[in-house]
Amino acid sequence: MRNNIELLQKELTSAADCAIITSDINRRYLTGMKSSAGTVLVFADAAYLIIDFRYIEKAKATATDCEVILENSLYNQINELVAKHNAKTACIETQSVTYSQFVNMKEKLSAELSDTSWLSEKLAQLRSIKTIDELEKIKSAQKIAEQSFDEVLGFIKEGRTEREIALFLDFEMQKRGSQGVSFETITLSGKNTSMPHGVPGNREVRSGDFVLMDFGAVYDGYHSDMTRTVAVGNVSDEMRKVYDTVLSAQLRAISAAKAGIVGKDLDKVARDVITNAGYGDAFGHSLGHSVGLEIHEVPNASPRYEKELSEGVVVTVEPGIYLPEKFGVRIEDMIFITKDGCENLTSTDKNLIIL
Ligand SMILES: [Mn+2]
Repeated sequence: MRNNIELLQKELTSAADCAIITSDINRRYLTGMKSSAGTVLVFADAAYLIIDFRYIEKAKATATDCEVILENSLYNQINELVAKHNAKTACIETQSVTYSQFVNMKEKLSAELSDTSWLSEKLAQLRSIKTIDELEKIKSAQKIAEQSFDEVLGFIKEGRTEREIALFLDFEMQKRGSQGVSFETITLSGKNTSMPHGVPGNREVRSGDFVLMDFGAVYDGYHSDMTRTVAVGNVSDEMRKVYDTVLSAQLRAISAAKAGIVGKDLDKVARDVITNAGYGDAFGHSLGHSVGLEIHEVPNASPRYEKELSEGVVVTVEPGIYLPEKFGVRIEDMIFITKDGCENLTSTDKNLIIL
């Protein structure tokens, strides 16, 4: 297993003498400990998890890359360690610390707070490169989602409501071990499919509808994300044309994906296919985002994202075309970026399914 604390320690001294991590996600990333409270303190040559009585037993068994300390008087404990390690400056997660936490820290902490976003950005960057172990967890989550998708195909029929379809998927995923759901499941039908992040309602599926399903499972903290659009009864020529356009945009982007490609360039590969087919204005969101301990991570494949996608990144490829008052289509896979290309983590078929 990779020691994530060591990865942070290697670069810490360029920013500050110590790092104070308080967000649930980054605390979990560094220590392996899932909890709703606790503070991680990292120095160049030592690391501590200060955590309260509710979690102490589990933390001692789990957080083996750092010293676990029972929390009793948090800032006195932090300041003692700061003095012990002769730390003058501390960096914090500027992107997740609330203003009131910040004011509290500023008042009570003996070290000087650095106000840069270095720590938030460094942790996001470290988290973007998945280990084999993390990849396996994402694959396990994805497998749960795919099995649930196979089941929902037998459930969708005329008269079913969007909410019923969403609940069916959620139940199937959790029955198979998903820890809750990756995000609120999106199941839309008919003209509601033109709203990329619409909320499932009481609309009943009718013949001639598209049914769009965007959903994911969670396995040991790691998320999955997939979207499929299926048809019920029959499709019009326009529906088929739009479906085929989205699919070819998606396939083109997947074959262009490899380590070193800039996020906006990958987005452009798919966007060009859609634009050339005359639907450029109908693809109003970005191509994809990274996935891991959170459902939306960096790097992104968006028109504004100027950085490269590195080997080891997991990113979604999810082009869509949305025609207001008519219908929408989105097809989404998760891919793992490799040196020469990518591994598609999604195995569900993408040929148009007509139920
Ligand atoms: Mn997604």
